[in-house]
Amino acid sequence: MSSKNIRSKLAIALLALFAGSYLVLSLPRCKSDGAPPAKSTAPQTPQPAAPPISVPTFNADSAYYFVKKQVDFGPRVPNSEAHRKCAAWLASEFKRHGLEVIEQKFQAPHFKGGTFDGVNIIGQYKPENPRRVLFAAHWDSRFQADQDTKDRNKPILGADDGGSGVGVLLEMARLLAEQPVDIGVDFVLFDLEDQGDDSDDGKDNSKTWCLGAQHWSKNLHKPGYMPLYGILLDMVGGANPKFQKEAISMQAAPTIVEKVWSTAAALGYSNVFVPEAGNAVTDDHYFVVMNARIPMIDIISRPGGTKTGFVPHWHTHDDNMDAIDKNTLRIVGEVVTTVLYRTAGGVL
Ligand code: 1BN
Ligand code: ZN
Repeated sequence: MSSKNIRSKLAIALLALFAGSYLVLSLPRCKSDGAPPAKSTAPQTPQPAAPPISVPTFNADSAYYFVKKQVDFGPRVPNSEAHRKCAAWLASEFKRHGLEVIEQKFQAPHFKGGTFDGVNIIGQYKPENPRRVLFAAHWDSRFQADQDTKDRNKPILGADDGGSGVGVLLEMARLLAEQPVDIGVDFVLFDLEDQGDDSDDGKDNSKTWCLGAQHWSKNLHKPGYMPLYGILLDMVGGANPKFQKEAISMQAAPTIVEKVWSTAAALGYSNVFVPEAGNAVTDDHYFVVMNARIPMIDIISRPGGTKTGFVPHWHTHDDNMDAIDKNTLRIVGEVVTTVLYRTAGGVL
């Protein structure tokens, strides 16, 4: 069995033991998760139809531009100039859209030795609103191209692996400024997700990954922070995407998975958000679920046909702007924006 499979199996087993029942039980806080309302014997007066929820149009050109801006800094590898400059730009983008920003700085060890300076960037929309949802992605890029055949020791641009999720979230932040909603939103851009140990040595190396999510989930930016749900985006910009119902998400937050996949189906995207079970990925959401007990899911493309199980450009130098398909950004952006606005409107 490969170490990735061991990691996945371990993640699922631990989750089932530790968090599963707690989270499933905690979900009825969401509107449609509770028991059906008790039947009334009073005569029914016809109610006026609720106005349809107006969802702003997700602009894929804008999201693409936000991905390119990140890639143009060069590889966003910790302790580099590109990493520092990109962090400053991301914070300034959130501020430009009127969000309140927290730059959560931390230090974490690299598995090869040495220490990284990390920063999780948190953009808060309506920070005073207690009813909140969480959207996240990682903004660092991998320090080496382990899956490439050449220049394997050089860092990658991470247009899709990192950049695409952030691009979608920045466009959502822009839309919130344009069309306000009555809900609080936290955009959390995790650092140091992609600096982990990929060796197939039979050991559980999962804690060498997702260092920013590990830090944030143990040091929440607000004490007692508990959104209705969390949605993580990872590798949401490649061509021919396939989003399956990832196993940790299904274990921790099946109702949220259902909301997202049924929204995608209603929008006509069942061919992309396929209604089938997918393998576990020990991604940022795993640590958020385990440490902070927030019901969080992962939207991650796994189109099949590769040895790694991930997209063909995964952890290679081909993960550049040529790997980004605007139509994929548009589909994912439309789905998650619809989920957000329908949650705010109380119909999801
Ligand atoms: C996702 C994108 N991940 C890394 N880049 C998470 C991951 C960690 C996937 C370990 C496989 C193994
Ligand atoms: Zn990666």
